[in-house]
Amino acid sequence: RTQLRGDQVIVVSNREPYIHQRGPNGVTVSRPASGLVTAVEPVMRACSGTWIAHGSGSADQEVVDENDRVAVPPDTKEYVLRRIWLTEEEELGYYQGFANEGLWPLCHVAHVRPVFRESDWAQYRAVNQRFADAVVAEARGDDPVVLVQDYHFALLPAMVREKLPKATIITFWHIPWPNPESFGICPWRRELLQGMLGSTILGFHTRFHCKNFTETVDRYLEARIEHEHATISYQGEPTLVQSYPISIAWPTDEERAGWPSPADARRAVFERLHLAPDTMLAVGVDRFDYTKGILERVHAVERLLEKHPEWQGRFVLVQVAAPTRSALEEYREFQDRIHRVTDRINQRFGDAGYKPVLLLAEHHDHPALMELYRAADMCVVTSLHDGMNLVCKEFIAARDDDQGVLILSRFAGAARELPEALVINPYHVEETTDALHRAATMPPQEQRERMASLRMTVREFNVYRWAGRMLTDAGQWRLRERITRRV
Ligand code: GDG
Repeated sequence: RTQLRGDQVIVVSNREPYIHQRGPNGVTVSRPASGLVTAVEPVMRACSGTWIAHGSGSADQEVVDENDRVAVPPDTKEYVLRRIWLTEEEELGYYQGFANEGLWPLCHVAHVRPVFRESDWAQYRAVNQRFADAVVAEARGDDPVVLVQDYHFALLPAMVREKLPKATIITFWHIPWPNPESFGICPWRRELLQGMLGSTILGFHTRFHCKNFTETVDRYLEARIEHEHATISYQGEPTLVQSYPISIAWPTDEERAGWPSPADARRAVFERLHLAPDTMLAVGVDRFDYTKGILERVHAVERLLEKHPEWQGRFVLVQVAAPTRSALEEYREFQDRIHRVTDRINQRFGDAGYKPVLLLAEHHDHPALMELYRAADMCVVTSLHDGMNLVCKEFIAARDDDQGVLILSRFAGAARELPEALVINPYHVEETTDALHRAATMPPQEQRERMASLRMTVREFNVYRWAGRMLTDAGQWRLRERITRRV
């Protein structure tokens, strides 16, 4: 961060870090549950820059000035939030359409066919241009540092580069990047790649995603690839392609002081969910998304109860499934299907007082999630494909008692950093079932060894490290540019 002192930092993301809502008691402000906001906000506070995002709250319009700006956080006002207003048509085409029905399934390769509509693509381009124009309008000099977040803005880096050739543009892609064949079905593959290569630095969670991206460029564009420097030069402009594994903020002592003890958390959860005292408790926390492997997870629970009948009446999976993208039919159908399968399993193995799967399909507040993490015997992450996955890291951070077992999909980016988890292939129900049984019977000493080691990793490689590494690389890049330009 010190390397960027004095430089102007502009962040671009779809989601805003603060949402103003009108309620019965006037305007209230909230922070969305988002890993991205947690990761990027400390940088903004330190650099007092500008954050450009889509205004989505019911009172967002009321609190901004004539330039659509508001100072945030509300109490300390350390940086500026500039809101962009999208029409319904823009939101449908750019966000729901091209981003969530096109790029999301395209990059996750999760057996949901991407939809590519010409009209969505037109809106995606137009909205990227609107955000790019806002970046240019906010820039005070000719070389700001611009942090671009996620798959909503693949075209924006080149659009900004065109107007501000000296800008340092750092783009972070929060979802996986598939292999060239998979990506190649997108009709606008060249335009997307060209857009992204407007970046100075392009970050992915894992080296594997970087490799896939580089191979995709190699396949579809005329570019010079220098593997030893991890750079791609397109039309003479170099882009550094690097992995920056995202993480969470490690809890402070103050935060931890506010947590319930594991025993209290367990008592509260068992009482609230009417669980029998000897229940073996597994938890899952996800947005209710088809990439998260929730169906495979409940099938593994069913198989566990078949294969090890001693768990019948005693094993419970509590699955938090936070509502997401339910305007899309693909999501509604998927969510209905999970409800149906869960009901069937609960009928098969449950009775009046016992249900093996508790599907809680509603948003939970942060303390409620923390209580669940601390109460659980195991946390189950079975994503079919996931850029990183922050839930597993939150579970680890919550377990300062060094107890609890993490079951983790090998297809989550996090699996590469956390081999002490029970790493599974979620497509293999039998393997997942065996991991559930192994977790449920793991001696406390083995749990302690694994958890202590996991905690060292997450504590060390926290989100400040993620942001710091990108900014240090950017700072070094700018320094070099300045020195070489002087020569
Ligand atoms: C994308 C990538 C990558 C979930 N339900 C509730 C709730 N959550 C919170 C979790 C966690 C976050 O949402 C989910 O983060 P993930 O990383 O697991 O997944 P995505 O949302 O798909 O995120 C992913 C991430 O970007 C960061 O780069 O890791 O691979 O797909 O923090 O706790 N939070 C609250 N209530 C809920 O009901 N408050």
